[in-house]
Amino acid sequence: MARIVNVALGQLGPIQRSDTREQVVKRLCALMREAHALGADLIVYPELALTTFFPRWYIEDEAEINSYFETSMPNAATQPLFDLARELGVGFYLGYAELAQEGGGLVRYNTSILVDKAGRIVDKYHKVHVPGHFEHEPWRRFQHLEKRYFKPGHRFGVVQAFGGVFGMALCNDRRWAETYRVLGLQGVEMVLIGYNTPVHNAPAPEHDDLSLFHNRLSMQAGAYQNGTWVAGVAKAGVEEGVDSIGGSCLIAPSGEVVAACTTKGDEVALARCDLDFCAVYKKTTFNFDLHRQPRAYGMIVERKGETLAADGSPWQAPAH
Ligand code: CDV
Repeated sequence: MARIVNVALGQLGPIQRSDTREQVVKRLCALMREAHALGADLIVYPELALTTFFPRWYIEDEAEINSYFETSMPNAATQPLFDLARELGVGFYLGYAELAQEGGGLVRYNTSILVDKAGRIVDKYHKVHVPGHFEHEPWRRFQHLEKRYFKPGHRFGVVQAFGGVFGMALCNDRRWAETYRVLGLQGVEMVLIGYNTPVHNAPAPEHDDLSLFHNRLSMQAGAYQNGTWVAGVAKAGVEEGVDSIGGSCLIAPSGEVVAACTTKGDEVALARCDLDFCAVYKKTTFNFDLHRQPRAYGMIVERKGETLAADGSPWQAPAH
């Protein structure tokens, strides 16, 4: 029997600073109801989907920073979403800022969870590629202080859910080949990715016009090269004066986009995803067992950055 999962993209428009979690959860519930009416098994929401994208501000007051974080999940504000998931039998992926108790202290993570159709959390992920900067940089039009506010996670894992092998990532992770390959090596069949991507990239403004192209380029390559479905979902539009891309889309293991949002507001798009379609790629062009050559890839884990010889020439492998 085919393994079909109807996956809905639950794109959000902007969340302003004054919007409460209760207001946002109402919007998430409305998207879930719409997805359910379209036959969804699962709805994918964006990164940091409960509040405005607060890393755009340099905040010194610890209590104010913590006000953007969740100390438990579900909690009073998000419980209605979990209840609705159980009532409708629709699972969800949700990104949020997490204040976790760890080793007797508190740690801040950029987190996502996967919730099954019974409303149970079946997996949790901490964003690995945390972008941006640590200190206030007044030359920027707006800050991107994720490195200041979030500790990076340290693993990409998969979970058996919805009849297949599911993995999670968050925003900047989608630009890195390593994200998909590490999930691919664990047999991933569906990668869920929420994101907040400002159109303006302060360190490289010449990329601004390419932001939607890079969004698709990364996720389509990741899907094809690992024979997996990829669902990427934006928090889009103008939030506190900062414009973020939309471009939420669902990509097949062929690399083709099979569903996409067309607005920059709250919107649902859905596709019927056959998880068995992954095997068409995993057993042929990207049959890892047959074709990968890990002995040639050691540098990927041995090195963090590019290394040139002292004279600037490319590094030469020592003769064996
Ligand atoms: N939230 C993000 O991770 N945003 C980054 C920005 C900083 C470029 C992204 O990769 O989309």
